[in-house]
Amino acid sequence: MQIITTHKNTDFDGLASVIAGALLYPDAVGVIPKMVNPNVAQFLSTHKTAFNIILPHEVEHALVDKLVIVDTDRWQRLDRMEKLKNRKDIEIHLWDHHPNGGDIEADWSCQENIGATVTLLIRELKKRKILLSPLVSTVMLIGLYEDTGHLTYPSTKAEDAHAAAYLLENGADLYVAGFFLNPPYEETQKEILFELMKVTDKRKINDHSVAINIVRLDGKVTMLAGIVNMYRKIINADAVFVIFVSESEARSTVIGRSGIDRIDVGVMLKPLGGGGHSGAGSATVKFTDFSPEALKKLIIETIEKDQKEVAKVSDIMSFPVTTVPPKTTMREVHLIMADQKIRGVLVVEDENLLGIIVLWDFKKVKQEKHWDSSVKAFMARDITTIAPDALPSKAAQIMIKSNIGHLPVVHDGKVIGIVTRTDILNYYYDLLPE
Ligand SMILES: [Mn+2]
Repeated sequence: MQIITTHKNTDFDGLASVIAGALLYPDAVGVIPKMVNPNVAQFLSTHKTAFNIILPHEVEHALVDKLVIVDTDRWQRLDRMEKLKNRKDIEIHLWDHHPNGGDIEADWSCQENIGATVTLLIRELKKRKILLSPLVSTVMLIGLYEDTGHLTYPSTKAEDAHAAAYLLENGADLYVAGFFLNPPYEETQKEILFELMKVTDKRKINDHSVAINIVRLDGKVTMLAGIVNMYRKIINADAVFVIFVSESEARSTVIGRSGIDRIDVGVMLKPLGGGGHSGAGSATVKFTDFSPEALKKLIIETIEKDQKEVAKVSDIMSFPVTTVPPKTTMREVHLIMADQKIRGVLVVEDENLLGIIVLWDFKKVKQEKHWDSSVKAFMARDITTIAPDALPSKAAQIMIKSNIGHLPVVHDGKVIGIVTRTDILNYYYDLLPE
């Protein structure tokens, strides 16, 4: 009996290497440890029957004459293989991508520093021109991507990328791969998630809930993006930015996730040399460019600046408003306007808005005696008002459409301020980059 097995807490590279091994050793049966990673368990629950694999307790150790070990070189990491350890009559083959001096003494081995073990097996499958089905190609691609961080880890070699291309040529399905590559939460990832929850810094920036955290990492942690995604969902924020700090590499990686159009992560992180799209992005920033704390400040400022468009009328209106009672004369009102350098005055009685008088209305004063008439006779009574929580763009629209320069801001029937053309212009010009 020939068996192929891999390490406990099997990851996709381990599983894919066992499956690839079964193609290279057609007489062998794959043995998958009882304990596998959550995403591998999920995959096996639906795909197990597609492969010739068994569990360790099903192995008849006495009958084993050839053992192929993939993705580890230590006995201790194998599941229920102790009985085979000291047998001299067993031929052992070893495939692994971390040559770090394990205790398995193989009769033949292929151990190289490369992104994933499966890459080594793909090399051989390719050489022997062994046909790969789309399903097998997909599993191998998942293993390859998982161990190389989608070909981004520094351990990735050009051959890993070539191997990925070969699997895609053979029909590897990126939709399936994407599904299984998403959140497998391991201990370290859970710890980071809990850490984020503990120190969560959720704040309101204008109308949006945003969390910006700084987390210090020791060692390599995979699936950070998945953690940030989950974190945003748990705290129910519109957007989150997590700055992962690696002291040893003197750099931070900021990962952003946004669920709203107003905060475009890709656009925000681009000036930092990062990339992404509106909903997701990341950037790696050296300490020499921005310390983690400076980075946090920069992100907050960027959101504040980009968010100006969601300012409300109440943020840009002028107040207090100059008001006069209806019996005030035109002469008095004219003096008040000149004195305060304003172009409009509201006519109010008992807090009720009766009308508005603007500079333009003084052109209607043709006779000297009219200067002593009350403002009531000249004011405009048909007044358009706006609510304090309306958008400045709404105020601008009304002004243009109705050709008016003053919009009283009314809340609960009371005038609380006024928006003028000048307020609108100041607001929009402030938005333009300098
Ligand atoms: Mn591996």
